[in-house]
Amino acid sequence: MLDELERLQKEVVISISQASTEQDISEIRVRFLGRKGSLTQLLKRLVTLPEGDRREIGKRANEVKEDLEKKIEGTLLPIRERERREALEREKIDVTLPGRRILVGRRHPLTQTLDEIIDIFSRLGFEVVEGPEVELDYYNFEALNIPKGHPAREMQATFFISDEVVLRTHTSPVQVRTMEKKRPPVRVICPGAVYRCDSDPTHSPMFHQVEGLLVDKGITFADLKGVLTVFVRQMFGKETRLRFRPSFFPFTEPSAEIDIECFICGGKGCGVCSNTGWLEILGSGMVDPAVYKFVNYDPEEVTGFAFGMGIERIAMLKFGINDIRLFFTNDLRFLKQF
Ligand code: 2NM
Repeated sequence: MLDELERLQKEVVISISQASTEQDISEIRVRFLGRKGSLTQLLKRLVTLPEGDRREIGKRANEVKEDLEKKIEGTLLPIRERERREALEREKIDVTLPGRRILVGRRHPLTQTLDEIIDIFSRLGFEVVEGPEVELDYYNFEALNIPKGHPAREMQATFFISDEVVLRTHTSPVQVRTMEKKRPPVRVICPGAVYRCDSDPTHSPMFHQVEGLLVDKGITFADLKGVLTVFVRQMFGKETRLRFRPSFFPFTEPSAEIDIECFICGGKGCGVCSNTGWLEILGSGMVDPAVYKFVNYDPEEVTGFAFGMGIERIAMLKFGINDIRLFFTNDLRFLKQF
């Protein structure tokens, strides 16, 4: 048994000299000193020895055990120290490195334009209302005084979902739905996506409109001119010259389109204004009594005006953008400029 003890001690010395991690040391501890470890097993066998041998071998065994524990502790310390140094080295942070630039996002130019339009009309007492983009033929056409076979239907290049369901070609149906639900006074603007089968540098099959509607007792064309003049001057500058030019829409009578003086050439005529000196920015008119019949308003009792504009067109003029498709391709080189 003494021989066995000596062998054990040598074995321990060799194992410890080969250990390089805390894990190795922990395995050595289990192998020799654990419940089933070789030294533990040997100590258990002491009781089977005669009294005299037991004392001598017991003493020796305890020395080996204490020596073993000391060696393990002695090896563990430098290993722990080395592992700590390595971890510090691995995880070190150079606080003098320049910081990473944080990319700050911004609102899309169309959103900026729409928000500005909404701000102006909010201050004038208009409320924002939204409605479905997939719309019944009835709300998109019939109730706006555009019956089947009316030439305005062909002009609108409609996307049909079925015989009676379309992608809305304007946001006017939201205003019809609003009038169905609410009695006058009504003062709403309706922003949103609209769809027309049309695509070139100034037309996109999906684009955005804001339409407005004001209905009350005693509303006249003078109110239309006043409200839209305030809007144009807040949107394009307080000195902006504008004109109301007679026009036609099936749902308004009389109707007028609003032009602003071309700010590229100052009204002299250029490529942007097709040599007219004017830029068309709004359609408008007094709501046709025929529309009121569909929503059970009494045209003898109330009158009102409505208007509509393309948000892309306004943004293109405001920012000097020459291709509508730039709004929808999400090219950061474009978007970063606004
Ligand atoms: C425009 C121009 C003129 C318009 C009319 C209506 C409604 F529902 F009240 F009849 N909503 N929008 C209207 C009138 C829209 O856009 C160029």
